[in-house]
Amino acid sequence: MFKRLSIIAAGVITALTLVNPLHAAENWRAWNIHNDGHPNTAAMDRFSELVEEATGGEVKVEVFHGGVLGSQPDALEQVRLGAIELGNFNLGPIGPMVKEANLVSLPFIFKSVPHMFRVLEGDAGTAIADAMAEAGVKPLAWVDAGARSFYSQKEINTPEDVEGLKIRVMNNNLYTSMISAMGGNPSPMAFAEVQQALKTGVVDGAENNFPSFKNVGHYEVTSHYSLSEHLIIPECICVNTAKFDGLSPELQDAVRGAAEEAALYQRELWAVQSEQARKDVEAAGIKVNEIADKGPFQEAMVKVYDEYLAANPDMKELVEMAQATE
Ligand code: BDP
Repeated sequence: MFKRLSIIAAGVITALTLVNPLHAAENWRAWNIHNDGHPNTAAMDRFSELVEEATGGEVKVEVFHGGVLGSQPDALEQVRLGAIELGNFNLGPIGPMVKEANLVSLPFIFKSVPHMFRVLEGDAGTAIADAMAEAGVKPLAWVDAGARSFYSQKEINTPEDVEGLKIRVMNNNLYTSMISAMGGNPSPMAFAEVQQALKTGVVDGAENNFPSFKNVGHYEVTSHYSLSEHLIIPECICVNTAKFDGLSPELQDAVRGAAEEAALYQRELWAVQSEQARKDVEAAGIKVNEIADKGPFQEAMVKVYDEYLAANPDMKELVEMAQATE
């Protein structure tokens, strides 16, 4: 009896598979930490449209904005496990799980955003991408996140100005070392908690790019944004490796192509909207100060590099590759 039923069931399934060309449709969920008004939110929505178009609806991506699927470290873990398929991730929180990705979290490793992209397009970028894919979080395209600078109630011009300040950082030991090397007190914390922590004085300051500084209201609870530009951290549109590898080669190309196009769109939006975000926060009363000489900040980081490379000698090659990239 059971055997007969299962033979019938198998027959029905086979028939459905043959008749229904949509049997393989993939419905993917994507994590995004940002809200409306941030360039990455528009770019992820565009990515979702592009994927659907390019795959003829065989892969659909629903993007969940505002970090509703969890904090960044949690979402990364979920993508690794395949519980969430995709995300727009910052490489900072990827460092603790993929050693090679930590290259980008070394302060002042890149001379500029274009330099950062040149490094990512070279062998160092390939090494990072391969290691990420191996860990289950495969980058499909790189995204711009500008440079990160400090903000607080105090104007910062030298590392000494950071001394004694409690500064929120993302989850990565390199950032705690970076703040400690300036004599500050690092406080790793989820992005969603930072505004309240700044407001109540749980931390004295934080560091981020202009769009994020503006988008989640950090500018409402601080008064100075000091252009230290100590970190230039790229982001990715990243997918669970097994899910991606499970697609046909044609669908893989289509999804990758959509991510590349969405990333180009993001870079255009970023250029315009990060300028605008700066203007907006200045109009709201934020004092933005240039730092004439970043040398003392870079000198303070020598210790961070020395300790990091002593503990991770295998990262020397990637560091040298990045430094040798024109
Ligand atoms: C933003 C990044 C976001 C990070 C956030 C942070 O886009 O991925 O979570 O910074 O500081 O710039 O946590």
